[in-house]
Amino acid sequence: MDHEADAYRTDLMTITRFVLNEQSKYPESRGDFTILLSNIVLGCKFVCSAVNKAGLAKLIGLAGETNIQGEEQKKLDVLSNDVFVKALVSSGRTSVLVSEEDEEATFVESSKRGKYCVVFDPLDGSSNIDCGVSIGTIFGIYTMTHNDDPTTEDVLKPGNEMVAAGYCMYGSSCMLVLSTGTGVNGFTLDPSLGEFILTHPDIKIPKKGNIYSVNEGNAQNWDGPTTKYVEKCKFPKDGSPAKSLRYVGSMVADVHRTLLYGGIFLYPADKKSPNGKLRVLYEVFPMSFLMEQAGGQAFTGKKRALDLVPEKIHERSPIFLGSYDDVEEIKALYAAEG
Ligand code: FDP
Repeated sequence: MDHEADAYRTDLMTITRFVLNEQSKYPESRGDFTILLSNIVLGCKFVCSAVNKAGLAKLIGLAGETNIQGEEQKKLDVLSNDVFVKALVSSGRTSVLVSEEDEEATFVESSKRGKYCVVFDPLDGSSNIDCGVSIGTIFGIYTMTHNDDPTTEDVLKPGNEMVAAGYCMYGSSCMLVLSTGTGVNGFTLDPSLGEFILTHPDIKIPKKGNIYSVNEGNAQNWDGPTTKYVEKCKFPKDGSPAKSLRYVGSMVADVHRTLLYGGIFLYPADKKSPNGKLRVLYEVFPMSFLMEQAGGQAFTGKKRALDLVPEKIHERSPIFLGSYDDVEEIKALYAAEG
């Protein structure tokens, strides 16, 4: 019997145990982050379960329609948002919440306030919900730096001030990828245990990849460097093989694949959307944070993505992120343009 392998299989590193281990490295820590994270994990488990049932619920007329009591059923993205907001507020560890679903930030009432601010997209990739393709939740976490009443200024900060970021992908398995600023770790939900188990320790993105990921339907409106870069992916002149194209159209799925297999994900600016499409606070920043922590890069076309300072909570930015060398190439094309 292979006792070592057996021991490995029976020593389950749950996400809570993992974060508690991390916390024990900081004697001053009072467990606030662990409590916050366990509420994020709860939200992810809820959304995972709802997403798994979505097709069935639609079949029996439960989603987005009127139920038997004549009540309007909530759409999956609205439902997911409600669950996250309530879990985060009740954690007692947050002061400001910014959600993709809510136009205004939520300021937590003083009796329930805590030291964290959470920016999140509860259900990203909404166009993929109805056809059962992978979608996800993205989140980033800041700390409050004062004890006064919270304002949006507490989250209008560069991404490099985030203390943690992650996403949960609802795909063929449910996977939560997290960074607290010391590398990236991936946890897979074991549905029979209801626990996220560490399955992908210390994820590092390959230095260079052979996949590019972009919505090529926008090509006629791209700027010069993006056009040149994609042309180079398809028709390399240096003897290297052409890259493969993969595009799910859910940021979480496209970034997850990029993180594990390497390559580049692009959502550039174009003539119709000069600031690109993706939102700085809860799409660009968390994914850029994870990429850098995994050894990759994230660039806006002008600067390091994490150095952006957003002025509005729903601001957008172009983004190029992925393997170090691939992002270097796009940076060089923008630099050459001057
Ligand atoms: P969606 O519109 O389906 O919600 O920002 C949202 C997002 O999806 C990302 O998840 C995804 O990467 C991108 O938009 C896809 O945009 P395009 O349809 O323009 O390619």
